[in-house]
Amino acid sequence: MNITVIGGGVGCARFVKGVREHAQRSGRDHRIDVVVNTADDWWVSGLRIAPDHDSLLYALAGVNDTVRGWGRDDESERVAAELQVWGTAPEWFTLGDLDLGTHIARTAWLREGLSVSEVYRRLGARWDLGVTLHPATDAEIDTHVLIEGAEPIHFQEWWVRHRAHLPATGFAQRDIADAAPAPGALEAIARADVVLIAPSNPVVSVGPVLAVPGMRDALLAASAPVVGVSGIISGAVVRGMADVCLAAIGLETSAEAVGRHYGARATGGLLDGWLVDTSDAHAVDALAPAGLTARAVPLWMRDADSSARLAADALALAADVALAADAH
Ligand code: FO1
Repeated sequence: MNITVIGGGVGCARFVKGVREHAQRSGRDHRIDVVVNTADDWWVSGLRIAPDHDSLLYALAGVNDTVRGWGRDDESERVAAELQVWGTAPEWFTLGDLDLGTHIARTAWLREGLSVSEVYRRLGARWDLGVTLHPATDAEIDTHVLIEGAEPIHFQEWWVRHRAHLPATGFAQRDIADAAPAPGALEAIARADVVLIAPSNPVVSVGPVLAVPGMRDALLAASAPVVGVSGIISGAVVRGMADVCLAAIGLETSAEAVGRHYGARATGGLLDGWLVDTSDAHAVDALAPAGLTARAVPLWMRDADSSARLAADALALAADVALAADAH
C-alpha cells in the first residue's frame, strides 16, 4: 500500500511515526511518502534552516529533542554563542551545534546547485527512516506574516521572537505564484493508494503545501481517497499556536471549522474523510450536511501504540469512504 502524508512539523512527525509503526506491524508491503511544508524555512547566518523538514527527519531518525520538539537531542550551543557575539544570528533563535551540522551540509549542497529535493534525499539517506520526504516545492516560498499597521515579517520572527503576539491579518508565501510542486511530491500523490493530511497547523504547515500551484489539482485528480486528521481537539491546539493562525484568517479553533476549511471533495474541497477526537463527536453530524464524512476516534498520540492506532483509524476511514464512493 502506498501512503502519502501531507504536512510538516512536530504533529506531522508524530503522525508519520504512527503510520510507519502501523505499516510495519501490519506486515504488508508498503511505501510511505511525505510531502513536507517548506514555507517555515528561512536564512540565518547564511544558512538555510528548514524546521518542518528537520522535525520530521530527526524524529523519524530517532535523534530529535523530544522536549523542545525541534532540533537534535544531546545538543550543545557553543557555535550559537559565537554567532551571538558576531551578531549574525538573532538571540531569540537558537541553533544547536549538531543542528548546525545539518544546516551547513544543506547549505553547502544548495550552493553546489542541488535542488531542495536532492538535499532531502541526501539528508534522509543517512538514517533508515522507512519514509521518503519530499519538499512541497523546490522553490523558496517563505511565509511572511501580514501585521496590522506594520511591515510583514518572516514567519519565524513572528512565531519565535514575538510568540505570535503581533496582530496578524494574514499569511503570504513569498513568490508562491511562480512555484511548482516538486517532482517527487507529484509522483507521491499520483502513486498513492491513500493520501493523509497530518494533524499539522492547517494555516502555516498544510496551507502552504496546498497553495503551491498545481498541488490541489494533483490531489483532486488523484484516485486515492484523501483523509485528514484534526490537529484541534476540544477547541484547543494540541501544541503550537494554530489557534492564533486560524483566528488571523477568521476561522474558529475547532475540528469542525478546520474540516470545513479543507472542505469536502463532494463540494469542491479536498477531503473524503475527516477524523475528529471523540470529545468532538458532535462535529460528525454537523459536517454531514456539508458532504464531509467525519468520524470520531481518540486523536491523542502519546506513544507508539496510540500513534499507530490513529494511523490505522485514518486508513480504515479511507477504505470506508473509498468503498462508499465505489458504491455510488
Ligand atoms: N523554536 C523556538 O521557539 N525557539 C527557537 O530558538 C527555535 C530554533 C529552531 C532552530 C531550528 C529549527 O529547525 C527550529 C527551531 N525552532 C525554534 C522551531 C521553529 O521555529 C518552529 O517550531 C517551527 O517552524 C514551527 O513549525
